[in-house]
Amino acid sequence: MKSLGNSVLLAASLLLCQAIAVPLSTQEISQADIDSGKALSDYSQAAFDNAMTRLGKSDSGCTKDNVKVRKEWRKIPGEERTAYRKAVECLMQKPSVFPNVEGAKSSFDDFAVLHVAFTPYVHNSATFLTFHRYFLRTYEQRLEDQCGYTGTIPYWEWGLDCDDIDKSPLWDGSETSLGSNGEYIANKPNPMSMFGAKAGTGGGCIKSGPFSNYTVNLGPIGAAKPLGYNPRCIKRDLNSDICAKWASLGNTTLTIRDGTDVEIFQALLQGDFRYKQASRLGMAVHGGGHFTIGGDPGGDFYFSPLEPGFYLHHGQIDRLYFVWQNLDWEKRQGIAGTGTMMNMPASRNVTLDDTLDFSPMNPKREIQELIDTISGPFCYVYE
Ligand SMILES: *[C@@H]1O[C@H](CO)[C@@H](O)[C@H](O)[C@H]1NC(C)=O
Ligand SMILES: *[C@@H]1O[C@H](CO)[C@@H](O)[C@H](O)[C@H]1NC(C)=O
Ligand SMILES: *[C@@H]1O[C@H](CO)[C@@H](O)[C@H](O)[C@H]1NC(C)=O
Ligand SMILES: [Cu+2]
Repeated sequence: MKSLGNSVLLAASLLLCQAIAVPLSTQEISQADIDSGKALSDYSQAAFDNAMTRLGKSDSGCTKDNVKVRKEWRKIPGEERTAYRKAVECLMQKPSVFPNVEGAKSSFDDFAVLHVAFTPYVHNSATFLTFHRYFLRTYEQRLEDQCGYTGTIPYWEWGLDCDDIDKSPLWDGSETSLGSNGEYIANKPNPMSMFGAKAGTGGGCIKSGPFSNYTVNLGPIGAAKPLGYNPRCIKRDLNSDICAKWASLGNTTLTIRDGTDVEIFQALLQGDFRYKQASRLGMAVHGGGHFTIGGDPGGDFYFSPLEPGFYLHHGQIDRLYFVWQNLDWEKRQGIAGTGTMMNMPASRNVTLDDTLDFSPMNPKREIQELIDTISGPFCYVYE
């Protein structure tokens, strides 16, 4: 009788376990865990585990043995951060593939040419997430192919730095950073005050460390000839206030939690004011990360890829997409929206067999090839 009782109990507890194994994406999370970043770490870990489980079952060339892992900047050892920065400096010395673009002097500059051409179609549209995913991989491939880089592109968890952005290991001006803030400029224009943001703590040329001697070749979008040769320093205007109000750990966590489908998720990421859930978010995490860096070209909607930090900021955006997708993979492989920014001018819905043509930098791809980071042209996960 006793053993029967035990097995009944065991069966009941197994059932109970199954009953409470609801996906993390639909579980309640506490305010304390939202604010501290614990919930975000839990999401991240669950997504990583789910992606690795899918990898084990995949029959593509991407396997558990060859998958690349993209990591947060401060989790990468110093010498590997330096190797990444040196690979970027190398790309800045390689030739451009756009001989007819006067201002494009290097392989690095090519990414601005590509981004400028696509800008009106790939922001607040159906292709925001997949375009930037393919864009980052194209950059990573050039670092590998042209500069022998063997690591992965890092990402930047903004929320870890909002208390004091100048102390960020990404921006502290050390050898293992991407250079410092810009020189402090008083009484500069503050376009972000329309969102209620304080002014940044820089505004001038990078003061010290990596990229402080770098010359930007093309842009800005307001120049007489944006694609002409317009040499100047990189200016930065780091802004802890913007970070804390729009790109905190809590802001980032809720973007994932409240993204019930891809249409809402991408609206929350970008603060797309056509959606009531997103319109109260102001610049949201995408704008928040961009304008935590700010400056020129970092704060330029078209030319921001000329700021070396762009790729870590968008690495974080792509990581959030990866996390969100892998928390409920079966339901999160779709796209939503049209082919123009804010649907202006009005255009048709984009479909998975529409293409993004990156030639001559990378082959044209159907959007459905760009949905999963562990198949098609991709083989990476985020840790
Ligand atoms: C920038 O150039 C100056 C003058 O040539 C030099 O002293 C300095 O070390 C350079 N800084 C970096 C980070 O390369
Ligand atoms: C972002 O997070 C901060 C800190 O948790 C919070 O005060 C702020 O209201 C959030 N911003 C938005 C737009 O929800
Ligand atoms: C376009 O997509 C939206 C949802 O994102 C849908 O409501 C609408 O019916 C679609 N339009 C067409 C013409 O298929
Ligand atoms: Cu962009």
